[in-house]
Amino acid sequence: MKKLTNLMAATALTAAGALPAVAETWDMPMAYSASNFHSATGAEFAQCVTTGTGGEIEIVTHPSGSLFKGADIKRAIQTGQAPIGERLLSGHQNENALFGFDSIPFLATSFDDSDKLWKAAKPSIEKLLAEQNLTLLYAVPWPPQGLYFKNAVESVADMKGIKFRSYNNATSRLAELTGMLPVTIEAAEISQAFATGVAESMVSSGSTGYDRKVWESLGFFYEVDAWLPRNYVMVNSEVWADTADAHKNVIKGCAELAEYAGNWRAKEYTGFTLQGLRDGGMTVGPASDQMVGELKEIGVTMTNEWLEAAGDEGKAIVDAFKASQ
Ligand code: PCA
Repeated sequence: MKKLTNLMAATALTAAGALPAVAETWDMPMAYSASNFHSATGAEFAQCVTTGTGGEIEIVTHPSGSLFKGADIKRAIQTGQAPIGERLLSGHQNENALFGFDSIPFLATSFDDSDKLWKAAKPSIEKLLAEQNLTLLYAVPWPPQGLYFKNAVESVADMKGIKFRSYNNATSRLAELTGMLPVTIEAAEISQAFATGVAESMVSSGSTGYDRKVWESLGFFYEVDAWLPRNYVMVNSEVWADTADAHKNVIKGCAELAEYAGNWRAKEYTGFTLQGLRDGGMTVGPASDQMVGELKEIGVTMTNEWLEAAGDEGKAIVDAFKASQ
């Protein structure tokens, strides 16, 4: 409808003999809270595009899953219900194992390695997205993933039967392999889930625990550094094809800036949010040697399962990453 209105406005003005630019609004759904660093980066990106195109393309962000919930964002953009948006890349692992390259336990556990792994995987991911009518603009990692619990946990045996909030296939599988009970819940809804006891643990970054104030319900964060999953910003490929080259250049420039700023923020936010969890009253520290050893064994199982599911292309990503380390 908006497109049609713009088109009619453009036609009317063209008929009148002038060729002024027609302003467009691009609504940008995002799944995480406005205070989250990905959302802050997205808001800056939106402002950069709006300013850079002289207001001809105005991007308006909608954080906290307020326009579309995380799980619905990709479909909304593929089908043109929204032109642009952000989503957790590994959230698509249920469609194709390749999307889960960044959630393999203990494969890439630092920002440097996560960057190398992303470079190895990016061509495959861009191709997969392109097949789905989506153009990748930028991607930013989350801080390293650790384990949250209500009470102290010393070993995998202590996890048995605990209700575990998952956010993708890999996190559900981790729960199964540790004897926990996975329940998939969007980050925007976890405070409630923990407060009501629907979930009592999760794997996530200090950043998400801090944003959702999980110290109100949980007591412990173990810095396991299991992996660094990534959020990405995509645009509908038809919208992209219809975008003027000058505007595409602005958007690409803003995307590069956003990727840089987002990476920087992710690193800064790691220590800041872990301190925030402590200030909230949580115990934050490394996991016991026993727990790390047991989790690494589970990591081997999950790596093998992923390699099997992701086939030759998956193996090529892991090989390329290892060669770049
Ligand atoms: N936060 C997101 C994904 C990874 C992270 O650190 C979440 O918990 O949903």
